[in-house]
Amino acid sequence: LQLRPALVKAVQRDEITAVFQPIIDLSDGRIVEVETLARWTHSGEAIPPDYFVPLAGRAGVLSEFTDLMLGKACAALHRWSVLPGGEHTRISVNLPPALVVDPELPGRVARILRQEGIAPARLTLELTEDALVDDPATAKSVTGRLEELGVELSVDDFGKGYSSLLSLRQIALHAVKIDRAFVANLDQDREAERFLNALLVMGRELELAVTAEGVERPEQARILMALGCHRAQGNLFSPPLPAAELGALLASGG
Ligand code: G
Ligand code: G
Ligand code: MN
Ligand code: NA
Repeated sequence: LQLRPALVKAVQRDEITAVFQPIIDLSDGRIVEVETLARWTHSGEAIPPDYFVPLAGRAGVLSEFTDLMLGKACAALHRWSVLPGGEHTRISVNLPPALVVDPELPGRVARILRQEGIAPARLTLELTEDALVDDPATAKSVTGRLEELGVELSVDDFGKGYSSLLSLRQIALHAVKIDRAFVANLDQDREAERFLNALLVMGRELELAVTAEGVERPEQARILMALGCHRAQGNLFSPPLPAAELGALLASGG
């Protein structure tokens, strides 16, 4: 398998692309934030990020890849900002676990924000719970410096990982994104509703913004609203889109 050198080349040549999926405020239908997702097509085949992001880590190009994604995210946000409805939109970028313990990350994030002219408060970095478990001291220091920079931090796939509540306590967290496994059966199964509600109660108590992921059907959105979860992401609202199409969606009022 020659995917590894191909990926290294793709990163060096800036051939990884970004698509963008909106996060909606269910109470008014507006786009409050947009998540950046990486796409790589190799020999005509779409390679899933679940596969190529870890591969970028093994190939030694994880920082370069992540810097590219941050740059694309900020550049897109800059362009959307001049559109009606785009000026308050925020952007989120996924952070690979290994970079949560990279002491050089905060400096690079600061430089990219400056270069693209984006206020730090408009960027959310999504990290997973397991990123905090292996080396909590370094993770605490890196996330602390990101927090000082003014960037927001969100825990992705919430409820799915090791769920180390203790390590979550160590970092200045602004938001959680409830894993789509908790949303999937929401309209079929009362037990699913109770689990989701328990996560929402935790989010509320900890004063975190809570986003439900993977919303595909109107009935799921209705139940989320009834449970008091107003932020949602999923194909019901929009699949991940190229920057220009997401811009058009923003301009049309979300
Ligand atoms: O659309 P989806 O198949 O994009 O994403 C699958 C997984 O890959 C998700 O868990 C997502 O967080 C991760 N992912 C997608 N894009 C990126 C990225 O730019 N960086 C990192 N670290 N992970 C990503
Ligand atoms: O980083 P994270 O794991 O949150 O990445 C979001 C993932 O969820 C991406 O793979 C994205 O393509 C996927 N996704 C977005 N909307 C939906 C949806 O409505 N249903 C499902 N099954 N997946 C979705
Ligand atoms: Mn994510
Ligand atoms: Na997720």
